Amino acid sequence: MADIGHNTKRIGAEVLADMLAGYGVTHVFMVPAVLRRTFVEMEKRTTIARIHCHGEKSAAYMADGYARASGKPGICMAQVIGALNLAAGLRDAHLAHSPVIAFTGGRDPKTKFRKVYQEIDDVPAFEPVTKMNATIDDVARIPDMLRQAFRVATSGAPGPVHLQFRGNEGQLDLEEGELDGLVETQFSHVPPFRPEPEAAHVKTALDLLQKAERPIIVAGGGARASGAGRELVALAEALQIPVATSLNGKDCIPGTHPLSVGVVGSYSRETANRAVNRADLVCFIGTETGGMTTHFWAVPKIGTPAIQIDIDPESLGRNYPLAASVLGDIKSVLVRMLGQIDKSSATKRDAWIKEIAALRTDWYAKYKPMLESDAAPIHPARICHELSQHVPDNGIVVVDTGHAGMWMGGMYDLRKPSQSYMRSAGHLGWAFPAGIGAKAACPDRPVIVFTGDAGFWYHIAEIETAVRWNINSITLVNNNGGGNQSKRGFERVYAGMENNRSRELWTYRPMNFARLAEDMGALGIRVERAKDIAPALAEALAADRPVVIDVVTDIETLAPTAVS
Ligand SMILES: Cc1ncc(C[n+]2csc(CCOP(=O)(O)OP(=O)(O)O)c2C)c(N)n1
Ligand SMILES: [Mg+2]
Repeated sequence: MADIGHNTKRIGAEVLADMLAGYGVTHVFMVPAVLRRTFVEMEKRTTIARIHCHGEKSAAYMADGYARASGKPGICMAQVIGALNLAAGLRDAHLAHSPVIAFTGGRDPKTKFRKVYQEIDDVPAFEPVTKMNATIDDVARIPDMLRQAFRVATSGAPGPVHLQFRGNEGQLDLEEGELDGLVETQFSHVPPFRPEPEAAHVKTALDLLQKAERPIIVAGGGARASGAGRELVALAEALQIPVATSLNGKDCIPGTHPLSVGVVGSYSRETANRAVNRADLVCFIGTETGGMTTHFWAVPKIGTPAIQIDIDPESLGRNYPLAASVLGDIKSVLVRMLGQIDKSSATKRDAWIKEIAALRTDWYAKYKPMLESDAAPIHPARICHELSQHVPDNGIVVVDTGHAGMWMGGMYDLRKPSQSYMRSAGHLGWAFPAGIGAKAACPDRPVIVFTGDAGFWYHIAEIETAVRWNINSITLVNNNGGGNQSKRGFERVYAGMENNRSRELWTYRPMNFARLAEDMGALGIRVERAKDIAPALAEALAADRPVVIDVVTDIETLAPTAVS
């Protein structure tokens, strides 16, 4: 019989702990002190790990990595003074449609506006980075608001939720009430629903795809969230349609698949941009068609015939006029399409598929010298190439933004559908803590983070957290001693007038991150020769400890920029 709480008084902390466990939460990420009593109840009543870390932003990134790796909402928390640090960390989750639920302490009606220590009104800061931003002022509302938080975070296009609990440390959890502990397990993961599309819309879209001679699919994070990779590849194979992805959808199709052209847009692979710009019909599947994926709407050009499939009606047609649109869960739509395809239509695309194959061959030939470079300091493309070969079949790769996104987005290939890829939606420093969250969520899968040194510096203290909690992610640092993606931009504004001070805007002191990691209790491996990358990865994968692989790379080497 469901627990509806009648006639038994319990404190908020007990119900909150029980409900989180009921939703399948295994870890929460936080900086104390918030919901203190709830932590006691978690220890007494559940097996939830209370990951106490070194900053609220990294707590949010860990929760985000947890969510993206598992599809289950990630929980992060902060007391009132840390609330905006936490809000800052939700921004990447918001951009990436990741279901993160943030709890903060909040104001007490008895004392607000009296200059209470550390207090401001935090709620507005959560507004632009959440799907739902709410306060809980009465203990009786904890259960229904928590259910609403899980419902909102996971439904439709997923995204972050903020709940502020009354009291600077959320002391509302100490109060008593007749509290139901109902859990709707349907909302413990993405997607909770698979809305079916309208049959006529499926038919129109499929007819257009089958008529096209040079169609291409651009798949994004929505396809990933729907778990639609297998259906996507099946449709592509049956109709012989090449597939490009956004960075967020990169793991929808292995890069080694003959129909894969790679990541399209700004942080992209040349092959993908060329292929998309030669297409006579673009089929957007679960992508927002944002600036990054379309290289600011130059790939494809606006006006290229397009169709779009999405779970969010407001996304359909936002940036490209559509010849057809289908609203629904991506996997459900693709299953419907697969049920009525005309395979014979594939032959009219023979020439197009030959062209795609040539583009793929040309790319590998052009970049072979970089991918296989023996240079010292090491060429970052060689790191990507080694990862393409040596990430285990069940590996999760977590990638930072900037150059990390460019190198890995463009040059790394997944080999298997069972491999995962997650990337920062724009924040430098996201990947290292997100990797810790991913490993917490998926302890049986190897997690390999790729970050630059500037990205790694942000949350380097979390090495200690990973060691303390035995969360054994592997972090490979592309260590060139600077934020060298910024090099081009500063050269542009110095316009040939560089002097001996211009590099102080983007370079650092040399650092041995392997030694630093060792001092913090992790395994540190320093790599200075390209041929040592693979053995270092093998050692890291066998170590069963948090590992930092510090790869010394060339500060002058810049990633190729997008073609359009
Ligand atoms: C929060 C945030 N601040 C600033 C930036 C701008 N930014 C993008 S890449 C970059 C430097 C990256 O340096 P590093 O991680 O060392 O990689 P590298 O370019 O050296 O390969 C900066 C500052 C950003 N993306 N996010
Ligand atoms: Mg760097």
